[in-house]
Amino acid sequence: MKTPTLQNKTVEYTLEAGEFPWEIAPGKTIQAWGFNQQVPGPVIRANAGDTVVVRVTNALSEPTMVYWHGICLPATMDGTDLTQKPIAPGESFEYRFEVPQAGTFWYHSHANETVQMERGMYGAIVVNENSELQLD
Ligand SMILES: [Cu+2]
Repeated sequence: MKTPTLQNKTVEYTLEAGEFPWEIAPGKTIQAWGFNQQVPGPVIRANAGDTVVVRVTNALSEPTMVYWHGICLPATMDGTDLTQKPIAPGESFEYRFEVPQAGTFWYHSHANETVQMERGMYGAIVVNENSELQLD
């Protein structure tokens, strides 16, 4: 039986990179860096074929950018310093790309990443198939 294909859509998210207290154990709080005051950052969800728009604002004291690990996308949206000017403190950048394949991926900082990732600058992006499951 042919499964119906879902209409492609645009899904929009806003991420703010910032610093905030994170209680990693009872009574033990550290200063985390992350997206939207949480570690890991918000889960981004879409269906294959959708366009994902993520507006990233940098409230950190140093530049950042977001790399979409494992997703096939245009180089200009890749979020590395080979293809993008890092987002300076106080500035924003809008990532916009189609997600061609279903899968579970992650996004993470790709600026000063050994520091920024260790402090919490990452999250999941889950792309479902663009069809309804047909169940008995
Ligand atoms: Cu990566």
